[in-house]
Amino acid sequence: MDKFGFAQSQKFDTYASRLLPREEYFTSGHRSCQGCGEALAVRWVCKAIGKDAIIAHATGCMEIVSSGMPQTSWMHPWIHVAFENTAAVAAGIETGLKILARKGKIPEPLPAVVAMGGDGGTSDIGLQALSGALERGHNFTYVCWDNEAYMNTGIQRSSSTPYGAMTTTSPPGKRSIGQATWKKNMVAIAVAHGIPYVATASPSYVFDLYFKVRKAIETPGPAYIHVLSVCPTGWRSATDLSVRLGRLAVETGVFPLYEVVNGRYRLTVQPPKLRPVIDYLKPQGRFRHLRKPELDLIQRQTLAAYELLLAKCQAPYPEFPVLSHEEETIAEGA
Ligand SMILES: Cc1ncc(C[n+]2csc(CCOP(=O)(O)OP(=O)(O)O)c2C)c(N)n1
Ligand code: SF4
Ligand SMILES: [Mg+2]
Repeated sequence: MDKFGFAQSQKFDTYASRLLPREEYFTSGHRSCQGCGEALAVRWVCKAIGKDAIIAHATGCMEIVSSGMPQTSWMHPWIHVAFENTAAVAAGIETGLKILARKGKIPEPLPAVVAMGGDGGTSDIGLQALSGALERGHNFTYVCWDNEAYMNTGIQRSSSTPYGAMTTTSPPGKRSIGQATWKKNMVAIAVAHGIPYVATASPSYVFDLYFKVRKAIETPGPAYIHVLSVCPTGWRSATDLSVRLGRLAVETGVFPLYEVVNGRYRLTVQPPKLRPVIDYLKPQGRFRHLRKPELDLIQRQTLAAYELLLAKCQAPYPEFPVLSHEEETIAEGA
């Protein structure tokens, strides 16, 4: 056992790279920090997206480190857009492609349209455009890289920063425990739009992530994937712990892996028994200042949220049919 209670054999029980497509669509040479979980997530997600895709990417670490003129790590057609309009740009691309195909100017099948952004760009600044694009039913996939703060500009808190975490704008001190609010539930917000596919994912569970991205791309209509992306720089964690921290987030119930298909919840990775949350918090310097009362509170809150999720997974949700406007009018008149 090591100091975090891991047996040697548990450390990396899946070696995936040889089992996934060899093609690289997010290539080496970018400037992310050592041990960046977000860059790893981008690499796996792009492999899953496959060759035929157009990507709109918000400002943020993954854009900054990968696209300094005249170089790029992106092998897909890729457009850098502002925080506010990432999903709107993706919606425009999708609509444009459909019209070109209708006019016979481009062949079908059409390339997949994918929008990507950090947690700041998604849960705060780009939320309005994202909500609009999900509600209008565009055929696209939105991927959120959630490293739980505005990392690129120096670790400022976002609405996705977890309770108690230290950031430069939520510093702990005599009158502050760090981040004073609970993490915004972006997955629940996406689900509330009634879209056909929503999922959480982690680059520490490569196959789970891979197949979720494939499903999202192949599902007609909007899909949303929320990827927990370990950031050693902002989380004050060791650079060689990123994959393991991603696993600990799942094993402690802090970041459960699940999908919501047409409103029906399903856990995709179920740890046999949850580990104590402290196993996940301890290796991260951003939680170092927390004392027993806050740690107990986080533990209780994590278990409560996990129980709620399990209840949703067990609920006998019917596959609710989506009616066309014509059918709705008939139903109203009946
Ligand atoms: C409208 C606007 N506000 C602020 C900035 C400065 N800015 C660039 S990257 C960044 C942080 C992005 O955070 P997040 O979306 O979480 O992505 P991360 O860098 O953490 O991957 C900020 C605030 C900007 N480019 N545009
Ligand atoms: S600050 Fe964090 S997310 Fe950004 S490149 Fe560095 S490790 Fe990756
Ligand atoms: Mg971020």
